[in-house]
Amino acid sequence: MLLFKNSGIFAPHILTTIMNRDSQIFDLIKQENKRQLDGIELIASENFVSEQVMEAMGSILTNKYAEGLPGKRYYGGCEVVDQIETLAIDRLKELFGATWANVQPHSGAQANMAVFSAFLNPGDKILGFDLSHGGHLSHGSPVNVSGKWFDANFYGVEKETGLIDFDKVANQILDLKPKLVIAGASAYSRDWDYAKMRKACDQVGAMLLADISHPSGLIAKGFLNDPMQECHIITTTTHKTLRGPRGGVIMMGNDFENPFGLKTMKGVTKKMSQVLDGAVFPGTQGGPLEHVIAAKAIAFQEALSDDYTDYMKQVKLNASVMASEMIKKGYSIISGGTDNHSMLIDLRSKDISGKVAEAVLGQAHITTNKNMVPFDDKSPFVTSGIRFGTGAITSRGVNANEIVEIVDLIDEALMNAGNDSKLSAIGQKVNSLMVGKPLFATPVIG
Ligand code: DSN
Repeated sequence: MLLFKNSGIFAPHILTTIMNRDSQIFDLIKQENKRQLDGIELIASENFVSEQVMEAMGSILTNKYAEGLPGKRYYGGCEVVDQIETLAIDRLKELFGATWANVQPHSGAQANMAVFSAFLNPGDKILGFDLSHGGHLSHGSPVNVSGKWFDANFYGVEKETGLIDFDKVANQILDLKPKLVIAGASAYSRDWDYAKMRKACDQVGAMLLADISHPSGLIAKGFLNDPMQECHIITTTTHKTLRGPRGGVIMMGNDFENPFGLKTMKGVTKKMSQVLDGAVFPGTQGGPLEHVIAAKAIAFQEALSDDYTDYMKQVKLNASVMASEMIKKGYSIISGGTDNHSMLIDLRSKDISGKVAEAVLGQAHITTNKNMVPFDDKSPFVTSGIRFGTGAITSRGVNANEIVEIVDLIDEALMNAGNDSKLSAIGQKVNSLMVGKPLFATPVIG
């Protein structure tokens, strides 16, 4: 039986029981299903998983405790989940050309936390991309444990270009001599010079971590610079461009012994991978989510396929068309365009805040998020910007011609803030555009 495909109905094997036994939750899932199906999803960190990824997450694997690693568990009965987790690790290593991976982190923030707890002591200096320029909370923000426990310092973009000047970042690394440097962002639409950052890190004995959560799918398929050899450690979420279940992973291109002079309390030399494995469990997490790990394994296999390469190509094309169409309509894009799936739009030239833009687009069933722009004069709750990404809509089969239509709808909505009847009419146009597009556009595993 076809599940959601082309129909928008529920996957019966998962939801009929909920329908019969918990109508309150069922009704709410149904409402959310309609919201996702009817609308245009432009949140850059979201995507639509395949039916097989969804099924794995709803499977009986959730019943199993499996603290430890495959072959080295603290519970009996792990012989099957050991094979699942091993497959996930092997597929991930193949996808990114990694030599070591841990697939247990529950999220990207947990993956980063494990790296910090493996190699840093409270008070150590770290250097990350400024949250207000497009960075991530877990890279040293004062409201996050990474900013509370460590001496967090930041690099940003240039005011004139909206670009990171990697020569300046290298000089900052040399001056600051941090213990850990983080390359990665939530809202930066250009590529990263990992090699330049690594050279500076090597000069001061710093560790370089790439958090590739947003562009990981594009990196896996060779559409962006590859951090695997340049960075000591790579973390990513699995649910953004990678189109897997919500979760995180940690990878390395090269494992080595006695990293950065780090020894255990008894003075025993360890490999970097051992330290990282221990930092995930028991360091910062308990039992792994084997149902999610199975879903990760399925998503990694999908990402190894040629269909996924085509999907990534289309994501990138759709993003570049969206950026140039927005520019044609007089919007300002930070850095003037995009190399990846995302873009950050500075709305100050249109005299509308990010908060209002998010709400107005929401009325027209276009989902986005307000976002600070570099050197923003508004608070994080208001903001001057809005962020778009094309990962999710491309999964639903939106092509470049439709992107042109979508930008027309976005502009029409933003120019009609406060006009409820007009916004409702635009919402209907959005619904008509999306109605034939299934939530599960993923081809079968290739
Ligand atoms: N910061 C979120 C985002 O990029 O949407 C993810 O953690």
